[in-house]
Amino acid sequence: MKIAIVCYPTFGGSGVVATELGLALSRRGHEVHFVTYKQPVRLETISSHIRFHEVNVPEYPLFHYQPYELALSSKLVNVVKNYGIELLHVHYAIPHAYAGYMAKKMLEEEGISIPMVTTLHGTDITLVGNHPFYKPAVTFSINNSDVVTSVSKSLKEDTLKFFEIRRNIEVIPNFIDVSKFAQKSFTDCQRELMAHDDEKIITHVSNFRKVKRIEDVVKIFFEVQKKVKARLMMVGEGPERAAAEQLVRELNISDRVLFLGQSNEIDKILCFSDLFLLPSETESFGLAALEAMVQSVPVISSNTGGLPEVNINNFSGFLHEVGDVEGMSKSAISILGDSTKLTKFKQQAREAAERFDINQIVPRYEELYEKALIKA
Ligand code: GMT
Repeated sequence: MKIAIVCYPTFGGSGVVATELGLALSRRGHEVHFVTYKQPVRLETISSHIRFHEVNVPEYPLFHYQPYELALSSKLVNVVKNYGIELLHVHYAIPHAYAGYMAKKMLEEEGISIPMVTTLHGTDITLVGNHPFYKPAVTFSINNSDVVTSVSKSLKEDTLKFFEIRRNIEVIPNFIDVSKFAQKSFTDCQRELMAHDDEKIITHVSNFRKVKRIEDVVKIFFEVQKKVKARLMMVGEGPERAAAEQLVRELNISDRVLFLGQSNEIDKILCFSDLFLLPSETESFGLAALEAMVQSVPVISSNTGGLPEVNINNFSGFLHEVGDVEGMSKSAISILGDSTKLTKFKQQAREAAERFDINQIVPRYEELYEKALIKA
């Protein structure tokens, strides 16, 4: 099949999932064309089965806002025509589903019919999409997609609650390539560079936006390090970083907290981590938690959105209400302070992650594609 994938090329989860899906599809013999404004961060290889088409939006002084959707839909029309693309898969409704729909309509004028699959990822529904500024366009784009998927049951429920949806939404959870993470054996898992032998390593990875509640991460760590010798690795970049750094200074724990910035080497950091913290306000799935779990890192997270579908309470980690710093700290101490329990939770985290193996999830997308092509 020849598939065009539209996504955000940045470090965000939706872009990561879209890229990993495209790579997996190409390994399964499909020809995948990424259409984005920049090469996706995890797209390291371009081959005959993987192509990248950059969407350019030339600056024109008349425009206060440059018309990205127009450039994207025009690019899609050209890519579909030039490469014989059979199906569009857009990740994140805003503005990709909208631009994809316009491309479909333009192609119809030329006698080309192409199905569009839209995958909803989270903030396109929960935080941004249901704002009155965008809601009519998002509702329209979802209702006019040929197939709609959501990354968790919780996101499906939210979509049906916030929007007037007239079509079926298929839940296809995010996934991870379990085989890539054989038990911690690779040589570059250099724990000794980060912490002493008697220190536990706690990690948080995100885009440091408000929704991630990274001040809670710091507060939880502050409580934990009173009882267990530990270090905190803060991986990522975003608007809340400065406030978190200030809190670390005020709490006088700067020598135990490392702000590592954005990294392409999350795997290496998770490899030597003992615990992962994700106390988000909301999370449609929590891909970061799954990436930790597959590397046998238990997760302390909030009990919100799709997180309970990923992190199993008292098995792969613990779930607490949003903002319950005390509860999260106690659970963290209970795991880190007992080596037998820690070993057990590490094994269980890995076991829970195996439910989302790429080999079980990607064929579900292929099935949907086949059905959409038959209908088109
Ligand atoms: O919030 C982020 O981390 C980025 C955001 C995105 O759109 O890239 O992530 C969303 O999609 C991910 C992949 O499906 C999910 O794992 C995240 O839970 C979701 N974020 C939120 O719902 C806040």
